Amino acid sequence: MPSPVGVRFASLLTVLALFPAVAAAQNEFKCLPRINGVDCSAYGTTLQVTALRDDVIRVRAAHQAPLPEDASWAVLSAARTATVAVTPTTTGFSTKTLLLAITPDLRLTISDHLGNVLQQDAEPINWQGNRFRIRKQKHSDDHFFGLGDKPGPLDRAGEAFAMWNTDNFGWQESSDPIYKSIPFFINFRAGRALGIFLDNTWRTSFDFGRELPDQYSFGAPNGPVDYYVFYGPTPRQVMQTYAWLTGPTPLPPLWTLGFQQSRYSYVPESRVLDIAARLRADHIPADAIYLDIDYQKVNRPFTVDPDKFPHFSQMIQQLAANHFHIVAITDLHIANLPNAGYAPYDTGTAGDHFVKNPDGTVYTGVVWPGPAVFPDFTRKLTRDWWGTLYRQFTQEGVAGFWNDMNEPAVFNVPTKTMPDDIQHRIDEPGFLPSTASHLEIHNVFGMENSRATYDGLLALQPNVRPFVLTRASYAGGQRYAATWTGDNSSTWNHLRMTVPQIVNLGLSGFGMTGADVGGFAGSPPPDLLTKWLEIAAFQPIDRDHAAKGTRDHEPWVDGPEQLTIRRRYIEERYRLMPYLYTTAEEMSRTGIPIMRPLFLEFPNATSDGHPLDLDASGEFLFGPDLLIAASPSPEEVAPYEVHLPPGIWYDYWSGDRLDRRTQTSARDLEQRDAKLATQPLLITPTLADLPVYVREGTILPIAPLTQSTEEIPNGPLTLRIYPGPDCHGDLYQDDGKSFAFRSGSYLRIHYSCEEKSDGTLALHIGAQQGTYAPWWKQIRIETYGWTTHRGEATTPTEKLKLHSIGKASVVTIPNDPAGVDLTLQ
Ligand code: MIG
Repeated sequence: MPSPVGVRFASLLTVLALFPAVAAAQNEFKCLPRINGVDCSAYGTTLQVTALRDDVIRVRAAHQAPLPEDASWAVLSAARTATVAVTPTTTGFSTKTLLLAITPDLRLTISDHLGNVLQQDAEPINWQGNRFRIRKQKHSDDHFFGLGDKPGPLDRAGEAFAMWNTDNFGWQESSDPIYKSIPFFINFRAGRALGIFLDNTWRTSFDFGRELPDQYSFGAPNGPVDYYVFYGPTPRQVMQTYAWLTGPTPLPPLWTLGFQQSRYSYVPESRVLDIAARLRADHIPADAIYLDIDYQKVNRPFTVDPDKFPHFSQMIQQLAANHFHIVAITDLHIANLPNAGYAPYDTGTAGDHFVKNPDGTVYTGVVWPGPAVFPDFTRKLTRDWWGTLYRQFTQEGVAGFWNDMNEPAVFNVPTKTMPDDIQHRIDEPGFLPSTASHLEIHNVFGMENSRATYDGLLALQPNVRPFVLTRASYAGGQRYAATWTGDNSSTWNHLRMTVPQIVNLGLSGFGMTGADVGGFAGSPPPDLLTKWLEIAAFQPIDRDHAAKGTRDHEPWVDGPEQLTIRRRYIEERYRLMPYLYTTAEEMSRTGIPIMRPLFLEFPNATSDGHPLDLDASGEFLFGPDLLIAASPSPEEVAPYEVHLPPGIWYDYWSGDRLDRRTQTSARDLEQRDAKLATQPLLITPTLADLPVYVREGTILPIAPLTQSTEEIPNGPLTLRIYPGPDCHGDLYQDDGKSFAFRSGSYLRIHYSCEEKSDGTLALHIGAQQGTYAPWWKQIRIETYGWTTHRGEATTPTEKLKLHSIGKASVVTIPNDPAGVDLTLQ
């Protein structure tokens, strides 16, 4: 009896026989089975298609050559070596989830078992020497998301992009490339999502129907054809699989979710202390202050200018006592300073750690310190050395580090970076030792810089979660660093762009992301800064930053009226910290970003399957339950439509239940529901208002206001309950800084609620899991959109009075680690 492998081999030979013309010697189509896929060749192309999982296909190919080394900066080796047995078919193979068919000219078709074609090559791989291009069929209802920090609309359809990390000061909607290269995108069509990740570090390019309306394509001038195709069908599943491939964003230190105040640059040290004092005096909650390059001596990384900062470590201690964390910039360009007692240069030279020219001399380029040398971050030894440079700063209590300029940026040259022929040494577990040109390494250089920083900090302080902020990165860089969108501008279009840009970065694996609040280049008018501080309170990183020479940007600069509005939003972020941190923890396990497009949670929100976000620019989800509906034209107070996903929504600020069903006179109830699911609200918020909605079925954990995340909240934990189907909520807490959560020192609670047919509301507070003790002794329960009849809350042991306060029914109960079941009636 033939083995399954033998059957497959025979079936492919049968296919071959059907195409006799193809069988001419050189172009012969041959396929050899593998347990987990197939190895084929035709027309000089070698093709290997394997299944890593039932829903994850990997495609590797080479022309007139064997497949290149199987190594990756992005994909975790556990994922890359994962394998699942496949079942042969007449044209290829199938897994439990997918069907793969190969034509004799090596075009691939991937379908699901319902017969939906998910991806189909429009042409065989096109080769021109080392250059390749892969073309897939594109449908008019295909939408594309991800691809990192590329500016422009959320949906990439109709656009084309190149990947080449670039210090692009003053970038605009049409600028490309900018700082990051994340060659991963989601193809969304008719409610179904497919992930495609091209793991090639060269200058890859992507076209989503700009060249030809019925094709999307990707390619590179060199490097491997090595891409992964993975099926949802839900976008959530695609994100989880991308995190399985490249790693999730780790759980951030809690303080990094607080408000961060930055400027280029706060000097001297008295100014830093003044900023901190003013934040506290004005009761603007805040957790971090940044030191930009001018704290250093002549812009030399890992120095402190003693004239401007005579008491550097005392300053840090003083700030720490006031619950402020310092984030210091540490650029990668090391001043080229022989015999000057500059340790980073001396030790780096002694260890042969700097990148070289083709002739073997050390490359120098001019950046902030003047002539500089560049660590060879693709060597593990060099990364280990780089990590040691942080010893002094960590001992002094600097809490976070900022890796800027790591595209790498070089001044005074038209390319803004190193020459193409610079030699990088790859000396790395998982790679064969080799020398690679800058063309190959450029796009991973910044990621490896942030990796060196992250790993170095871990080595110095094994029980402290590092915080690294990087400007450049590559796919998988979320494992090492948070990021921001670089040098944006203090203009209204840049405020608008924060939404598609941060959402797409989140869909590209980078869940901890912010845009400079107020804009970097230029001086924001007061209303712009206010609107920006409003929206940033609901974005993953909330960091106010400004370029040199611009007007001051801090929340207080435009007088008490503006400050009152701005502070209200920052305060709300702090009240929502339990929810935000819980969302961050979910991200660290699943890869689902903090800031989400609507289609991620509601892929079937429209009748024709297009992403609801296309109707709702300015809208996004902050965590699973809050929908922020910023104006698409924030520069004016003008009416705009809010498109809410199906179901009932509540106004976050007022607690009102937006029962859109009462606003219509349609006859048939079912018809009416379907119609109203897509009927937009028309709203006209003023300067002080940013609309926020809560989805029905939410239980939202809220803390008493604090002035920093280090301050222990004083008062009960509040659970805001918004009844509806599948009503639930979660809470995660830990010490916010260490890895003790890995050994059980965390707190996890699950909540659920159900509206009974007799009008009572059953609330279940789950037992506390984990050993971390909560800060609250009481739980305040607030229900919205539900009417009490008896004004009573009963537990198995007690009967309590339910108070009506505003629109809520409220009761406060003691915290019980074992959990409790309540009936509200
Ligand atoms: O050439 O360190 O994007 O945030 O303030 C400018 C100074 C260098 C660029 C960063 C910006 C930072 C600035 N840096």
